[in-house]
Amino acid sequence: QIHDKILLTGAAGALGQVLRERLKANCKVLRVSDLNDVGAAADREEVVQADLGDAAAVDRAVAGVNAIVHLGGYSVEGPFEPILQANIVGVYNLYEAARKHGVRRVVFASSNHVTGFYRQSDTITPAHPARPDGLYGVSKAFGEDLSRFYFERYGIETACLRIGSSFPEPRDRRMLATWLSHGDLHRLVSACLDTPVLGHAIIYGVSDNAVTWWDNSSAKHIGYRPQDSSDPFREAVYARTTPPDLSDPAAVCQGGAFVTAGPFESK
Ligand code: NAI
Ligand code: 15L
Repeated sequence: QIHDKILLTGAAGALGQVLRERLKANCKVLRVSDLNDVGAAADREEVVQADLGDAAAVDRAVAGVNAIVHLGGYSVEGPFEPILQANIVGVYNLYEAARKHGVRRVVFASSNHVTGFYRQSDTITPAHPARPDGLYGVSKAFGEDLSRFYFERYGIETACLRIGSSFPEPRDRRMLATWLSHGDLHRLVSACLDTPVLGHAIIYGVSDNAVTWWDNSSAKHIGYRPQDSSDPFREAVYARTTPPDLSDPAAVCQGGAFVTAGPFESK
């Protein structure tokens, strides 16, 4: 399906650069936005620089688009203030602008760190209670709840993608379970943009890995069919990494190193 105009936030980031290329196939015009410089507008692109913490700037970025792919934000565990501005105030500014401008659908980059304190021996679904593994995970849980409110109250549909680890290749043993290939990331975002009825859905963003901790069967209506798997990388990952230390929560919990990160505050 070809959409008229899609806004991609976080376009200067790692996944933003990946989707900037690929999402042009999904729309007539792709509007790219970030706090950082995203370079000049290419063919069929528009550039609107915006700090997510700045409501007026976010309003300008959202005006006139049909759908939003929201990747912008503070993307790791860290101090509260920048997380607050980018992920909490920022996601509020985004939904307020979407409401005012009549945008009907958002694909929101949430994170597996919303449920990072579940054990790697657990299999969980999006219906399990959140167990955020840090302030970053809490901020993504806020975004999920806020999007639920805008769906119930205003009918704005959102897919909350609890992305696992989206990198060119799985980097360690944990990522054999959490890996989302860039191709599958684009397939997942496309499915969320195109499905006739999205509603408010939470889905783990993960490839078809043999080992998985996440059951996505409640989100089948989206029509996401992963085509990649971490399995071909398994042998090489095992060869270059050591077995997990089972007394370390970072090795036992789904969130990995995030569960022991911080605190980052000075007092
Ligand atoms: P990234 O850190 O490379 O990109 C995030 C982008 O957001 C950056 O270009 C940054 O400039 C922008 N940004 C930060 N604060 C901003 C603000 N106040 N206003 C406007 N823009 C701001 O992160 P990456 O890896 O590309 O991830 C994209 C999204 O997906 C993030 O929201 C991240 O939390 C989420 N995610 C990514 C995963 C991954 O495996 N890469 C896993 C789970 C979630
Ligand atoms: C995330 O939420 C981060 O944005 C990303 O950089 C990875 O660390 C990923 O989770 C992960 O859990 O591997």
